[in-house]
This record gives sequence, structure tokens and C-alpha cells, in this order.
Amino acid sequence: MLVNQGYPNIKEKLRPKDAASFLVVNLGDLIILILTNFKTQLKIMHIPYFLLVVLICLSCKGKPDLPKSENALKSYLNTELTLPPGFVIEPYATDVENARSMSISPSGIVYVGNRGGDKVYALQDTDGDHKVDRKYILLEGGNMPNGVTYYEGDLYIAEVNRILKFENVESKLDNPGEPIVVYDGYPTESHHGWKYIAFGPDGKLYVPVGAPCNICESEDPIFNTITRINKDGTDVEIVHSGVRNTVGFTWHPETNELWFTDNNRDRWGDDKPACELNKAIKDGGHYGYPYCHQGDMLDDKYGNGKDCNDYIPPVQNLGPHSAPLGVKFYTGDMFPEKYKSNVAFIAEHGSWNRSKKIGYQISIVTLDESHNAISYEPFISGWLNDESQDVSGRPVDIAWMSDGSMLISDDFADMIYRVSYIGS
Ligand SMILES: [Ca+2]
Ligand SMILES: [Ca+2]
Repeated sequence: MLVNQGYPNIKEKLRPKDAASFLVVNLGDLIILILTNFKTQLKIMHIPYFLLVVLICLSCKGKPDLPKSENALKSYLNTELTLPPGFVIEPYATDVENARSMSISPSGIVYVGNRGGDKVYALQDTDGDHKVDRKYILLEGGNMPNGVTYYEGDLYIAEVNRILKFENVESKLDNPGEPIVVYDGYPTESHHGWKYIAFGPDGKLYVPVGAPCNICESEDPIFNTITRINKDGTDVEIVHSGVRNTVGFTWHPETNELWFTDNNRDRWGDDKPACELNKAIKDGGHYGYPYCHQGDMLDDKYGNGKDCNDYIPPVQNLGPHSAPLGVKFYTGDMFPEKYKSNVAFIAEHGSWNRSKKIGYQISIVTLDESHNAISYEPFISGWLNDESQDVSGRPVDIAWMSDGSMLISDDFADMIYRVSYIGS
């Protein structure tokens, strides 16, 4: 379904900042927490559904007050955000509600999933001016269709418990019909049930299954894992365990090793534990959850009698509660040499379980030749105003355009940004 032609305008729904707006930033996360973790308690407490509906409606508001015209928005972004010298950021697409995981096909079409919404979009720049001028809705009514990946002509979509597929998707963007169900056997638990998916160098689809709780031991070994599955939906296998909730992973372009972010547990204070960037040098690893966090911190309950040496530590600890999602190594030709191969770019969605917010940035972890981390620093920051704690955006995923520029999705500003290097 084609829903938009011409450069999309910023919606009128954007409203002035107010004192409550930064609280509302995280209400979406809180609603999901309430609906999933506490659903049993809610039933016991007989909390009326209309109250939940009110809360959900509130979570849709509080969007950042952004300039409406394209030029003013570009100027605003380059003033408010801090980038390294020579880089510029501009709106690539606006009005992409709840823009989450992305996948770019060889023809340059950008596929985007939803977590808070129920849609999957295809975004097209038909005239090559680096601005999306067509937006298609491929899927509506999806169950947290967060994960999207384009592979050999087909678009794969991950809902909570199902993998869907639109075959030969680019021949029917305007009228894709119903997707094929590739597999429907993943758990239906919605807590950490939204998924990032990608095909590995082995041609198999990698599908994480998050912990069905903040911190718990699960009887079903499928939880807290990264699985993989054949593209026809056969042979699901657990590849890694002890992974609480990864919503972004990639393969190193030289070694083909799997690198993944992990969101560690909440409600244990502001500064513990750290979130993680991990590296899997072989299959079958255990990455600590729920026993050991950040490589050296035993859990206060589940860590009893355990030893952190029994689990694979992160390559780099990231900000506690910073919510690292998308991670990618640079594979293009546009950025300066120092960003190629051994720099992991990470989209930090930003903290909700912290008295002072952190994250809300694109960070980079630079590696040495042995792939040990030697630095962790911001690449693009400024979506969080440290002083006022105001938030104007929440990065979710990173993808590379064929010209070497970077796309960043933002599910709070409902936008895709394009970052390019123009030199000094
Ligand atoms: Ca265009
Ligand atoms: Ca870990």
C-alpha cells in the first residue's frame, strides 16, 4: 500500500516541550514492562483496561518539538547534535512511526519494522536526492514486527513468535498481499519478545529469544538465547545462551565472527550492571545471564555458587542501562580510514531505569588488531540534553547505504537520519 508521495512533512502532532515530556519519553517502555512483567499482578489487582488504554495513549505523546521544514530540520539537527568534524546529519525520512530495525536491499529500498506499532514499511528514494519520497506499508496488524531483513529477493519479518516472508517483495511493494509464515514456533512471551533478525555468512537466519522477565532462570532453554534457523523454517537450533536481550548483531566483515549487544538487567541501581558488546568466536557460548553480568559481577540472587570465569565476558562494557541496540562495522568507502573494519558503531536507545539518563547516542568501540576494545566513546550525541534531561531522539538501528553513508532509525522522533562525510 502506497501511503505517501513527495517529501513527507513532520506531523502536526509534534508539540512544544513541557515539563512532563521527558517522563513520557520512557512511558512506552514502562507500559510494555507493566503489560508483560506484571500482567499476572494486574489481573489480581483488577486494574481496569480503560486505564491501560489511557496510559498507552499517553505514551504516544510527548514527541520532540522539531522544525517542520526540511532545511530548518537539517539545520536544527546539525546544531543540536554533536558529530565528528566533516560529518553532517540530515533527515532521510520523517513520519516513519516507531522506526525500529532496518534492512537495505541492493536496490536501495529501506525496510523498517515496528515495536510499539504493528507495521513494516518500505521506504524509497526514487530520484536519488537522499530523501525518501515513497513510503509503502507492507504489513499491518503485526505482533511487534521489530525485525526485518532482506535476503535474496525476499523480505523476512520477525514477530514475537513467528518468522514471516514476502517473497520477491520488490515486485509487489504496492500490493504485497499476505506474507508466508516461515515458522511460528518461537515463544509467545512478549516480554523481550521483540526480535532483531539477520542472515549470517552461513546463509542461516539468526533469531534471538530474550529473557521472559527482568531477571529469572527459565525452565525452557529457548529463552536467553540466540538461535538460528534455515530460511525455509526448518532446523531451529540454539547457537548461544546466557544472552538476556540482544536487539542488534552483526558479523565482523573480515573474520565473520558474530558480534552482538546485550541489554543487562534492570532494578539493581543506577550503575549496575553495565550493558555489553559481545563477540562470539565459536558456537555454543554462554554469555552469563542470569548468573554473571558484565563479565565480573555475580547476580545478587542467581549468582550464588556461580563463577564468572565460567562465562564469556563482553569485549566492552557499555553504559549501565544505556540500552545498546543496533551494532554494525563500517563496510563503505565514504567515511575516513579510521572508521573502517575495526570500529563497532552502536545505537544506544537510552536508559529508562536510571535516575539520570545516559545513552541516547551513537557510540563507537574501537578495536586493536586482536579485536580487543581500546576505546569506547560517542560518535553522535546530543539527543539527550544532560542538564535538562530532555530527549529529542532515540537511536535504534544502523544501516549502510551503498554510497557509504549511514542511516540511523529513531523510534521516538519517528525518523530515519542520514549521516554522510563531506570532509573539512
Ligand atoms: Ca527523493
Ligand atoms: Ca553477558
